[in-house]
Amino acid sequence: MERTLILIKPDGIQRQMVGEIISRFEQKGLKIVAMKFLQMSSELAEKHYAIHKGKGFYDELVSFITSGPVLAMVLAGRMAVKQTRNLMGATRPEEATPGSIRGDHAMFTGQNLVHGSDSDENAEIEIANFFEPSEIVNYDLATGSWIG
Ligand code: IDP
Ligand code: MG
Repeated sequence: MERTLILIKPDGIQRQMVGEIISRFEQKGLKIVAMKFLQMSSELAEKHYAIHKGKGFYDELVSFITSGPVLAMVLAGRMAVKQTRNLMGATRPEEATPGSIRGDHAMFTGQNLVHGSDSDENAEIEIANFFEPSEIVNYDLATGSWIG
């Protein structure tokens, strides 16, 4: 079962959309295995967004993600990276399909509500930036899971 790191960014917290966003992932069938509400330090933000260092929007990105609290979570499920990215929608809200989180609720690329890992490799690196192994809970959902 794959895992991914999801962040509800400061705009999602400020707009009180935590419940709305988590609901979409839960309704799809992803399992919450870790969760933390925190204020990211510049150090953590630079580590998390290291892949974007040198890009024109990097400073703005680090500044925005540290502008207020975020909710970090690890979601698990079959093809978790792909499934969560589909639910999030395209990076640019004007390209995000209606029905997706960004397509339904975001207007600006810099304020697109959620972060989700983009590969299994990056997911494991990003998860380790936010969570100790002991903070990730291994359990089964009472509803079980479907094979297919
Ligand atoms: P993703 O969040 O969909 O994976 P990335 O390309 O990894 O998108 O970019 C990380 C974040 O950086 C985006 O979610 C967005 O908030 C911001 N970003 C990406 N491209 C731009 C841009 O051209 N201008 C401003 N912000 C950007
Ligand atoms: Mg990305």
